[in-house]
Amino acid sequence: DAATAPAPVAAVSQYACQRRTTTENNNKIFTDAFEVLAEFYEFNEVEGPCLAFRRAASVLKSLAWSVRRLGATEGLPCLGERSKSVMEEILQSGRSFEVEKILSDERYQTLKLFTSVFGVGPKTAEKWYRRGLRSFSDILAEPSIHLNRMQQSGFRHYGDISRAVSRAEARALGNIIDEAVRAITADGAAALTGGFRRGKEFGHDVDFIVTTPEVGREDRLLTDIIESLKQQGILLYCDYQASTFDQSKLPSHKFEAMDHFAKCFLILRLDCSRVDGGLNSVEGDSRGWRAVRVDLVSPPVDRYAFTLLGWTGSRQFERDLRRFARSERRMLLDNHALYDKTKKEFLAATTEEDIFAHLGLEYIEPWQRNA
Ligand code: DCP
Ligand code: MG
Repeated sequence: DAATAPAPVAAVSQYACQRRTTTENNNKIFTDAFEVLAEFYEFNEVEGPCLAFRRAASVLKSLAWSVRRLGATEGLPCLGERSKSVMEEILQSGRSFEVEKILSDERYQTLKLFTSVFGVGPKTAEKWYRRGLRSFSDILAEPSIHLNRMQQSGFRHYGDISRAVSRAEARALGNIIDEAVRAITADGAAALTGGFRRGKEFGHDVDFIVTTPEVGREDRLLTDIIESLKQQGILLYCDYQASTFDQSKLPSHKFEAMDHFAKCFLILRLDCSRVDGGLNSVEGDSRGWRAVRVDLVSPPVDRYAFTLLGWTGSRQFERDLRRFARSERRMLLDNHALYDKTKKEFLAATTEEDIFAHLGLEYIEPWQRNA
């Protein structure tokens, strides 16, 4: 009987770019478990289950309600048998045996510890693990291990950069980058991107896009900013990568491939006096400063919208945007461009809204992209 039938609930899309996901997670007990499982498979280079658990976590994050019984998940995409059995166990006993086993596993714990160092990826962590190393002191005491410059800085500033960056600290860094840009060129600009643009309260680093309206001047802008930070005495580490961008190339199929714009991975010294309410650190406040990870990317201005969309994240949101473009629209999207394979042409965009429109997607605000 139509009059008493419940209102139909809008179907949840299998694509994160068709869901609105704020920072409020109503299903953290499940998504935390899925993320441990995903990372376990990532460490073991087993892609299928890793992606499956990431997708399952992402779907649950988008829900405005908490799952209280398994029956309520009926009709939700991306929740397979394994995800459901983990959820069932958590619903019944508050914990998952499988997740607890991973968390107490020596290999998982060690790889987790080693990859928490700036400059140490899963490959290096694995290599050190296989050599029998289990702690930072093991690594630092091993004469045959050569740490590269990035890893040396990672260990030197470990205490500071493993501590979360607050929104107030991100704002202070925004002022520093903004001042540096404006001192170089009056028409330059710095825009906050990454997790803070999505409204997160804390981040592991602070990401900015810097631009100049003059196409071709962006590489120079970035090196000038680096010089300014050095002059100010706040540049603790800098890995600069010049642009290898080629505008005739089609967008990449591979998600994990870094974009080709000029960029730099920095560690900056942030003085307490620049931050409203002080630093997010205990020792930092008495020392008067802390070290913070900052990433800057500098695309040509006609690629600004693609870079902004690509660097705003979340990673899962980006993965699904690209997958949606490819599978549903026969288009290729990356941080540089959008290409229509049917029309065999690039689609230009000056704003993120343009890109969503080209893809035939409803616009999703940055704070709704916490997939
Ligand atoms: N990104 C990318 N390609 C990479 C790395 C990142 O396109 N190889 C994009 C997607 C990320 C964004 O850049 O969402 C910022 O990367 P971060 O690792 O800084 O992630 P977040 O800012 O989202 O989170 P965090 O709080 O950990 O910094
Ligand atoms: Mg970030």
